[in-house]
Amino acid sequence: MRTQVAIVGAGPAGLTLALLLAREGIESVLVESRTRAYVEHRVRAGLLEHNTVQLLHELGVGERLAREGLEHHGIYLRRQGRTERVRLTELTGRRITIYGQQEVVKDLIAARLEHGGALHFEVSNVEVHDLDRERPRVTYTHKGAAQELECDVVAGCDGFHGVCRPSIPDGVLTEYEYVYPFGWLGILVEAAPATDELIYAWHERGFSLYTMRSPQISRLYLQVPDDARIEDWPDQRIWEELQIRLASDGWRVNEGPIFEKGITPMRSFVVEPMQYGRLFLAGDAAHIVPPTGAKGLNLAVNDVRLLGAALTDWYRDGSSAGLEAYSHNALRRVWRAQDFSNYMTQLLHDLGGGAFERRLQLARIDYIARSEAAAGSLAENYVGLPAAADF
Ligand code: RFL
Ligand code: PHB
Repeated sequence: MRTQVAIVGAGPAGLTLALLLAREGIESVLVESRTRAYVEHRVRAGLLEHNTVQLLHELGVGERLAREGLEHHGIYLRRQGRTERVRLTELTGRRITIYGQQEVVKDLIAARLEHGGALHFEVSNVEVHDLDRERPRVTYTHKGAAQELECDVVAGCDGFHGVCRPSIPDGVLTEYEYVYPFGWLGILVEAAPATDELIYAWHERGFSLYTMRSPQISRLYLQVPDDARIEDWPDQRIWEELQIRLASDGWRVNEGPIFEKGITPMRSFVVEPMQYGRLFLAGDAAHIVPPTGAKGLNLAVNDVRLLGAALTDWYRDGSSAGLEAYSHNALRRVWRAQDFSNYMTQLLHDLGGGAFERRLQLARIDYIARSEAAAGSLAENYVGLPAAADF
């Protein structure tokens, strides 16, 4: 088999890239190790930046998003029972949208299949070869048969645990990593959110976040130690902790049946460059951010926006300038997002530094509450810098 672009991984990065390329008449084959049902139900991110929403609309996959997505114009920062609102839209002219990542993935898969594009689920033994040659290959097993896919370019969109990044020879990549000594316990709950906008809560006992998926479904997160085990967190304990950390006078978190529960470790990770020969990495395959800044999915979409445009130039006019600049350009936004995600994490979590550190965190939150410049900087990063702003 032969195609122009072989895409490994049907997460947000791979699926969006396939649609971007199809729009320009560029053929691709997508291979995904999981089942369709698995990727359509994997609970992860929920917050889409302005740029991401705009791109999904441009790709013709924004119809359900426009109907079911929840537009927000601010966020709350809470500490010691007091709440500040960061006026995102007033400060930046831009907004954010809450819409589950699995819903984005469902819409992207439907669009891909509707246009008749190749998308193979449940492939195994995926390997990439000849990345430093003009005809790289992807081999895999599908429905019991060995397959070989020859292509011009491989897009490594297979997430943090994928095969593409480890296939790059030793010595090519530089890795930057920081592992936080805590994780997030996340739940999905059948209960109306008791808040109109997201609440990021600082507390001596650790961070918590109140977010949502719909007018009937809440999503909540708790900072937990990195060795926390889900068995040690029965529902009752989760509710007690959330009520304490999110407390505010005359107000309570709405409780209800918990139908999803999981712990995610927190890390910051980047590889440079995001390319080796004819292999281009995009999304979590090249970088991970802690979720406090809500940037992971948005960065994945930004990477493929750049990669799609570079491949379009290459196929159309033979110009390789965009492909050569891809890693450099993508990394500029990656590092901006790394810094912002780290800033939000350090602002709000118990970092283990004791009373002095807590006073500094409270002073920083006060500064955001009182200074338009401080709030403006947070807001600009949170909603995402405009795609045209060279980030
Ligand atoms: P994905 O989504 O991991 O997709 C990679 C795909 O590749 C497949 N795969 C393979 N396929 C073929 N062969 C192989 N050898 C393969 N190995 C793997 C996988 O099955 C999968 O389908 O990466 P992608 O596309 O780069 O997308 C990245 C995002 O998923 C991720 O950054 C976000 O979920 C991060 N994130 C958040 N991002 C946001 O922008 N806003 C948020 O509010 C937000 N909240 C979160 C988050 C991540 C979380 N967790 C659980 C990690 C909240 C949480 C709790
Ligand atoms: C979510 O809705 O899942 C979400 C929102 C904001 C974050 C992280 C996760 O910072």
